[in-house]
Amino acid sequence: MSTVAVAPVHLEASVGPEVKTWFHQASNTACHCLVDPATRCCAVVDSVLDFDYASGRTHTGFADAIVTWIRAEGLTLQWLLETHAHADHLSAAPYLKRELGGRVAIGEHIRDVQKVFRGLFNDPSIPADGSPFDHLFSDGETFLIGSLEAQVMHTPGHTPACIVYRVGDTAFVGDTLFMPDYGTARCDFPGGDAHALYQSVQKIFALPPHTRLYMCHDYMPGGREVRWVSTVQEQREGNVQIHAGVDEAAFVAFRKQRDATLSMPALIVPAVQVNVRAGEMPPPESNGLSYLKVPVNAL
Ligand SMILES: N[C@@H](CCC(=O)N[C@@H](CS)C(=O)NCC(=O)O)C(=O)O
Ligand SMILES: [Fe+2]
Repeated sequence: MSTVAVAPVHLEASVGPEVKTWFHQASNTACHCLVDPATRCCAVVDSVLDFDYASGRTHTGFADAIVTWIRAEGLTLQWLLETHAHADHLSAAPYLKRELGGRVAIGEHIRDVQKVFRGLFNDPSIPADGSPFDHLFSDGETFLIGSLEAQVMHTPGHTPACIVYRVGDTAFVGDTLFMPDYGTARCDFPGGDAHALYQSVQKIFALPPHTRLYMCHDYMPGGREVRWVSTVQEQREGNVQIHAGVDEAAFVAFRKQRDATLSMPALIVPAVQVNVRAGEMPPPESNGLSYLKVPVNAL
């Protein structure tokens, strides 16, 4: 079964939000809570629901640590933000919403991702209109977390619906860049596109050099300690796959070659079915149970 690992957290202040991070070891996911110190409102980016595939059981150990902390701090949870429909873990957004309130949101191109998986799973219960997300963000859209203004950047490549959330001098980059010593996200999922990822990374590189970038994953190359914050300047100067000197053709060639060597994430089949439903399980069948499908020889 998947273990619940809650690493000690970093609380960092800046011109943007204060950020607290929990690292989910089973999926290498960094889940961030952005706090507006002025209003004590907050948003959680890319939460994780533990899932034991062998038994089909969900667990809320990781999510409960977030709930406990938000309650203890007396914060108001306004947003459950997703950078994309994750393929390697289930979102805990609906659980956090039930416990604490808030609205679940993702990029508007999730409709295209829903359509792809509705077809692949041959499942008309998968929506194609962006429901049941509470809000779909368009490129450039702004919204408030308390008194902090956040801005959305559409950054396709890893998936067609990927977005980055910018708040002050801070950006939550999802699966575009990883730490400079690891590189970039894979582009071989349905709708993935290495050319698009290259262009999306150029948009991130155009942000002010001191912008703090919060990753969604860290894979700890060489067994180093876990890290999830970098800057635009560090990425431009030192990202092993896409520093400022790498041209699009070279990046695309590299990415295609590497993606051909990667196996599918262990949880991709359950994760995409749940995450395109904003983290909700499929509707229960006549016996009251929800079921997930496995497409045979299709992925
Ligand atoms: N072994 C991991 C694979 C996770 C994975 O594929 N991660 C994606 C992000 S969702 C990625 O871009 N990985 C880049 C890479 O491994 O080079 C699992 O089973 O979950
Ligand atoms: Fe991803």
